[in-house]
Amino acid sequence: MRTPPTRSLLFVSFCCLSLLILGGCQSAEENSYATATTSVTPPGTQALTEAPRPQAIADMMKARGEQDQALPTLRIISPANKAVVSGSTVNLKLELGGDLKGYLAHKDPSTGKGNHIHVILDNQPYEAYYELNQPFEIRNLTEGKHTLRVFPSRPWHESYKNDGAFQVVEFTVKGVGDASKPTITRDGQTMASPAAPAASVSATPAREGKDFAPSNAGAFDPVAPLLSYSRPKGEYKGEDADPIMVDFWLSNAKLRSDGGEYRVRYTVDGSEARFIDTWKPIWLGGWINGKHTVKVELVDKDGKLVDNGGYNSTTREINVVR
Ligand SMILES: [Cu+2]
Repeated sequence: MRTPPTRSLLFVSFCCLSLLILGGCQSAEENSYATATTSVTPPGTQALTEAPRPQAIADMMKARGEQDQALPTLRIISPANKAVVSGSTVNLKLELGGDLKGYLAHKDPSTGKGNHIHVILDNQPYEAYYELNQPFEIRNLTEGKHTLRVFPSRPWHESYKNDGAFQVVEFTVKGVGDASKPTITRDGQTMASPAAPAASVSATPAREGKDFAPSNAGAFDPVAPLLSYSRPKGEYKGEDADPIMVDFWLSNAKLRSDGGEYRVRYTVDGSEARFIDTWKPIWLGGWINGKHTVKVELVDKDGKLVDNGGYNSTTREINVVR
């Protein structure tokens, strides 16, 4: 059978078109590959470098007298270790002691700053607790096991690292159910609100505290090596964003340069990991605007993660806004 000439022409045209398309695709792939290899260092790439303690903080330290040589200790009065509590709110009560050298937790109303305690529920970001003469309400607790970690901090969020500064308790919450919700009558009127009685809300100032996100304790061993992530956290603006402090609390472990074998590994935005071998804060400069992830981990001498209920590898998102 003979193919009519017009059909042959169409067929040849189709082949040419196919080759063109294929060729086009091929070169597009090569282009994208080339783009990928040449864009390893696009403009605005972050190159973080360790920076000295900022002068503004050095000045604050001078103005504080001996406070930075203080050896503050904390005791968790409530909840008691291994306590079983009912309801979704727990009152945290602390006793501050030790060689304080003028250290006291208090927020200066004019600056909104001051010494404070870092309070960590499970492995959530810490919350600041300023006025220890009244309890800190840990609100919105879910049923089950929880851990609370506390340690004293300076106005710029650098923790005190002396013996006795860090405390941890485990407790269990039961009977959350409806106890956290107001009792509603059949016609929809609120009869009582156990969490915040309407009559006392206006009479008493709001307690320090926090509605925490739902979480539970990890399978945690309080006498095993433990890294408690503290900083960075939240949003950093202006000069607070450069440099930014990385700070943590270390229990039951010594780092390599402190006579031990452990290392703290940190990773920013999933880039190459770096190590901290002395237990002290570091300041990192060179952040670009936007959201960043900071991962801080406790590893052994072989670089293997030392697990402790999931607490020894923590990733937080921070936001840099200049
Ligand atoms: Cu703080």
